[in-house]
Amino acid sequence: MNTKITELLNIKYPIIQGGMAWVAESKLAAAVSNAGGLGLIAGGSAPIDYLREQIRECRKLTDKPFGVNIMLMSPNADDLAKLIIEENVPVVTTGAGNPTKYAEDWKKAGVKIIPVIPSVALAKRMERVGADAVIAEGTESGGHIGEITTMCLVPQVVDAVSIPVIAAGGIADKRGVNAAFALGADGVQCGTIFLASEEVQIHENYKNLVLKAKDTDSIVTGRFTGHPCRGVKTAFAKSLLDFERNGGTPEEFEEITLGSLRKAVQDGNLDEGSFLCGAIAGLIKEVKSCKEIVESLFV
Ligand code: TUI
Repeated sequence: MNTKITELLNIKYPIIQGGMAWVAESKLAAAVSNAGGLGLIAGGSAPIDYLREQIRECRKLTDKPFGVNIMLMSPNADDLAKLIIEENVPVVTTGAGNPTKYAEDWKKAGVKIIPVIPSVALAKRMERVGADAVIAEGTESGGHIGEITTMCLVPQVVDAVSIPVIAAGGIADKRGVNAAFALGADGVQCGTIFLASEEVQIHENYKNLVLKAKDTDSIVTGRFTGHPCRGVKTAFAKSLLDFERNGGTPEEFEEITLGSLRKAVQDGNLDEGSFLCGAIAGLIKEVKSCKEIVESLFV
């Protein structure tokens, strides 16, 4: 299946794996790349030496292209931006901010730049600074989200820019992929579906929450902090909403949730972990290999 994205990234199928902090490490990234998509290693807030190892490990596991995702609110962002150049990573995706200050160096080094954007305005700005494509991420996505739905955001971004557009948020089967293409996208980014893969390195509790989730089981917490996050509606997530309603401050909220992604992914801690997932989790009912997942979307 050839699109502007398969050509740009030199991959078989036009799918990028989401840059899920703590989840997207070398084994998952390599499995997605070996399946014909673009696997990603997420920088999250991890130490640079660990990320260098992850990039080198991924190269041992696949000879296909892969990328790195930078979470721009993370203190490691400047160092990771340099590491991507040092390690000759072919593709960078960015999230949770504006990557303009890194664009010139990445372009000079030949790194393909694909920012996640939650609005038309940011998509246009990214095109101006030389982005190779944008990921239009709707509010159905897991983790840190914007306000606009995938259905509304994607066609408006497609009309506003000339670079390829990758649709994200709410896509987990062939119908979602077809819908994204009908809206004018040239590719898709999927995250939640890979939480139910054989290769993903997450605690069993996390996988089970995704597999058992029904349509109404994702909620958004932290709107009042300015960094809303979508995840599984656990008792802990509901307590965060109560905290907000009962007058807790954003500072206290940040304190309660500090480290909660790691607690979910590594410890499966149902009392203190944030099990981020997209609103499409309810559609995902079985664990498959990354190859089966990618092929189920396109073949
Ligand atoms: O970044 C994500 N998803 C994430 S990051 C994350 S870790 C985190 N921890 C605590 C609080 C917040 C995040 C978990 N999930 N997705 C990509 C994404 N980017 N979604 C929304 C945006 C975005 C928002 C504003 C991108 C750019 C932007 O620009 C603002 C500006 O500076 O113009």
